[in-house]
Amino acid sequence: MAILRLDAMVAIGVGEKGLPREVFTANLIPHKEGIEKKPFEVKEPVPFHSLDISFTEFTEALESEMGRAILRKTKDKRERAILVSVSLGSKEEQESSIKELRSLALTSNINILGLIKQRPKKLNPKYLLGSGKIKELIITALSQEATILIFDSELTPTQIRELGELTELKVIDRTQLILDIFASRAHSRDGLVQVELAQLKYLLPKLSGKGTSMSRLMGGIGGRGPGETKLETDKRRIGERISYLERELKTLGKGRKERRRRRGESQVPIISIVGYTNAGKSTLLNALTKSEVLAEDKLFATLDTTSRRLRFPREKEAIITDTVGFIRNMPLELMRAFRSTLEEMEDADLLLHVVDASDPDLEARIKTVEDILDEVELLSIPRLIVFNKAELIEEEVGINLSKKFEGLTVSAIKPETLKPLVEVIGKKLWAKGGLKPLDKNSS
Ligand SMILES: Nc1nc2c(ncn2[C@@H]2O[C@H](COP(=O)(O)OP(=O)(O)OP(=O)(O)O)[C@@H](O)[C@H]2O)c(=O)[nH]1
Ligand SMILES: [Mg+2]
Repeated sequence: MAILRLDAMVAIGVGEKGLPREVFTANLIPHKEGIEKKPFEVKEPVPFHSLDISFTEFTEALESEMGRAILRKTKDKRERAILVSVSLGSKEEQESSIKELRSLALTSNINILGLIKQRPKKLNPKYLLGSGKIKELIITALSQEATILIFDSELTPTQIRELGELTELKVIDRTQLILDIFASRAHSRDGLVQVELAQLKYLLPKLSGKGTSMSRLMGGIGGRGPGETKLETDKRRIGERISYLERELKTLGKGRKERRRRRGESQVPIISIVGYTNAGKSTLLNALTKSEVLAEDKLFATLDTTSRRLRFPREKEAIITDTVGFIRNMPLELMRAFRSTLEEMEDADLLLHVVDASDPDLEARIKTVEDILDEVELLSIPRLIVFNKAELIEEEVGINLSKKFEGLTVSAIKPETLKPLVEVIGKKLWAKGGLKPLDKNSS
């Protein structure tokens, strides 16, 4: 019914002589927030002659309930999303990926209405989901008045179009969600250019030229895509915009190079903080240098690099840089766009790899970060793993982790726990006792 956009249906049975027999009715039930129940009801069949429903009253009551739901919708301007997870991987992988998708959606200020998940033996190439699940998805989305479907996997242009046409909803994938968060968080000229470039490069191959699906594709979340006015621009204009942004990025890169050269000449060692998003990198930088870089319980709070001086005993100092966090399945376009930011890490004498020690998924996340470092050819720089948020775990667990990964445990929110870390950093940067700066080519 929902697929046919019907609110109610009545079937009248016909007896032998063409006389009416039972009457069957079924109708959708308006969704009430927080109450989990079937989105429809099927009434007991009633013999035609004892049918006693006032259809006018019945429809009016239903209408007014649905009407209230519409009213609620206008009060809350956020996108109303159904998350969709289709996975061929293990159950654990799927669950942890869903958890992360939730955080991404919450970071993007999306109202999450529900989740549809499936673990098929084989993916349905057209809709990803099997036909039964697709129906469940449509009914849930309609009854809860969803405005957007967010898939926890990358969708092909055809899948986005087909799903959009079938459901009449905006359809985005995980990559677009991440790009969207970056778009809403970028502040510096550098960041803005890098993110717009990544968005356009991601969308360009997905443009099929179809009017409606194209605007659905380009709209982004709450219209935060690459801009409403650009909806009408064709591929050629997008191509032009991409070349413009690339030139712009090059110009911006020159200034950065100059800064780096001056920094290199000053012989002050450089430490780069890297790690999974939300691990506590900015909090650690703040605690170490007594500064106030924005740190919050959101994914990708930091997009722009920030450098601070870190003082050591005996007049020594280093520059410590906070950077953008990493995430599993980091969109390739984003990685490319942020290459210039990552390039800054190339100059580092030491990478502090911050890990959230309380994260049940920490080993997989360490690997994700190391894989990305490998991809951008930074694995040759000396690294030190720092297990943060140590006050949230048992001491023994922390000790074992430190042993296994030759790392250290700290609590960035408890500055008194940082002393051993500063000592180890000092030892790694300066040969024991001496003041000689680390030879950059020896590592
Ligand atoms: N319990 C606890 N929470 C911490 C600690 N360090 C950081 N946090 C919290 O973890 C959350 C993320 O911290 P951030 O410093 O913003 O993390 P980040 O790694 O910079 O994250 P992004 O910039 O978003 O990639 C914040 O809510 C911090 O308050 C810690 O030692 N213990
Ligand atoms: Mg940060």
